[in-house]
Amino acid sequence: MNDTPSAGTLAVAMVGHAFMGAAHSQAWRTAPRFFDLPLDPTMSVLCGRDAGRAAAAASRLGWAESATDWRSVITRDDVDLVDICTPGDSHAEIAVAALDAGKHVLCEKPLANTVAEAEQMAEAAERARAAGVRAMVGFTYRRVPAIAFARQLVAEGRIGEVRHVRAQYLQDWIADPEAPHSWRLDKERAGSGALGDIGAHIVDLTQFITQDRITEVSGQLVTFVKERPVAAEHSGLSGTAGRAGETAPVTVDDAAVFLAKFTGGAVGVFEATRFATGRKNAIRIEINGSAGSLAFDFEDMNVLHLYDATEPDETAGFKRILVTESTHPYVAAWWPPGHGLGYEHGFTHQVVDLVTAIAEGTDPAPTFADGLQVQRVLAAVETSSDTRLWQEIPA
Ligand code: SOE
Repeated sequence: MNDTPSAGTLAVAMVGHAFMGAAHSQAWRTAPRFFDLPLDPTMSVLCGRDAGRAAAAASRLGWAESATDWRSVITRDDVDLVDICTPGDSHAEIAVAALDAGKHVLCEKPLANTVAEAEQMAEAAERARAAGVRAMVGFTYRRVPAIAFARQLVAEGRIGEVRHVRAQYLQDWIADPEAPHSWRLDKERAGSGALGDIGAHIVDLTQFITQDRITEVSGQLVTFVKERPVAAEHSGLSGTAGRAGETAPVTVDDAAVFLAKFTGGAVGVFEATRFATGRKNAIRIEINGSAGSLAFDFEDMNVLHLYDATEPDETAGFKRILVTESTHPYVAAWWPPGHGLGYEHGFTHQVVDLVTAIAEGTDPAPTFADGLQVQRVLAAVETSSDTRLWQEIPA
């Protein structure tokens, strides 16, 4: 059991050090410098499979030491929290072992590669909770100020009853058929393609903003490019050419589209793709309610558009709100109005909320139970695509 980190510190071990590992590292480094945290996170150990690469990453990203065996790291007495930044195929094993060892866990999204794994993880989190151990899944975009503000406005009734939810997550990093293969294109490692990698975000975000749940879906998955060149090296989302002529099969979806019904009666249209040429990281959400609408695009992430349908017709129109005031969620800790935040700030806010919840003995949201529910939505979309039938999401 590990409910009280010693002397006001929270010793963190991170597993994985690629794109997400770098994003999480900057968050652990930055959060205590900009926010007054109730516990002081220490970046104790970074774990990676290759000793040389792990050591280099630890020194570059600010970790005190590196290791290669996550199993021995998660049982160390001087580790309080395990941050999982590996591909989905190892989430369940690491998270369950860490929780059973009494360590708090932050796990990258999607929670797992299958519903069965996500169920095991949610059960482990529930067991650990009784001992004051906390688990959170990293749907980081919840912590973009404009998104958190959108949720506030919906909760205050500013757009009335929610009727339409329109959500897209558009990228184009593999639109070129010569873009190299990577673990994100391998079902064994990633669970699914655009659906789980980016579709999971818009499932979480729309449910977060509306505080409602998806109950039924009808979907279609498609793989446009079925074979890709093998990469010699990978960094971020791009790779360098491997041996000439060597290819590997793409075993996941390139794009996922689906219709959804929400418990509150709203209808949803979702689209997740890595083939939207020209769209780099466009998370576009529009919500239409009985008294107004909200619209957001991550490519203009400091802005939220609000339409107030109660205003007179002559002056009504979408208002462009710059979400950079100190009264907006998370903003007070940063820059003066108009100076704006970026992609990395969501990860920093995630650390702030997680550390605060641990110190206060409350559940950090989204919990593993929330992650499991998203996983069920993803699985239902897949089944619907296979069967060509609407699928209900088990409660
Ligand atoms: C790749 O599509 C990716 O890195 C996702 O895995 C992340 O969750 C998203 O934040 C950015 O794009």
